[in-house]
Amino acid sequence: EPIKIADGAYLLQGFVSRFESGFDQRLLDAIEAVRLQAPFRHMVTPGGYTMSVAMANCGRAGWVTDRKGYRYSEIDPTTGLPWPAMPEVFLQIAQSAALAAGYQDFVPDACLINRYEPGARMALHQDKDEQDATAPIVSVSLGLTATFMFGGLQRTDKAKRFKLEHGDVVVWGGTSRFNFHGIAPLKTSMHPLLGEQRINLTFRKALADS
Ligand code: MD5
Ligand code: FE
Repeated sequence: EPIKIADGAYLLQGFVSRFESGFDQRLLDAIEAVRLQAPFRHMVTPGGYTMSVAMANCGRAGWVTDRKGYRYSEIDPTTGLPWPAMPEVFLQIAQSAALAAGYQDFVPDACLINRYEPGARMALHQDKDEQDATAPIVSVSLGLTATFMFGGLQRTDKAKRFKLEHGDVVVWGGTSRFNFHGIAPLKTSMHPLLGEQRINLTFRKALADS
């Protein structure tokens, strides 16, 4: 039962565990394989701040930031190599969640893997670096519960807060795709599978031609 949270945006609570028993562990195994080829790193914003969230990518394109700006790159700047391929289990969960929210034929070409340790946060921002604005964005939460801040189309719109727990999936489509959003500083706690961290997988269609 998807919960509609905004125009085109749906929260699928416990979607990962309802999809298939033990699928969370299969996603974690795939994350371990990706990070061997594309290690988590703390990237620097154009303004010169080092992000508290550690990031890696898989798929054809990966989201990167440095002093020059935000962009999608087909090469991992840390290794100089293409990003690791998108694991099949990633594609499966992203496509079935998109379908459950009413988006057919979602073929992501990018998966950003965000790792939050206690205190890590993501300031209010919009996702505007993707070339295909018609495709939804699918986000899979694993590990510690986070407080998600969901604002409006203007930075000054008051943000609603809700919890994202292990196995929750959110599908962002329609106009909600461009709402301001962020993650409040992660509270210290312990998750049985992930320990003291939260990992978020964000699936996108970043490139126009793929
Ligand atoms: C996270 N990541 O929990 C979130 C999940 C990011 C990011 O925000 O940019 O890496 S994705 C949440 C999201 C995506 C697209 C639109 C909206 C939220 N929204 O309209 O609220 O690490
Ligand atoms: Fe975002």
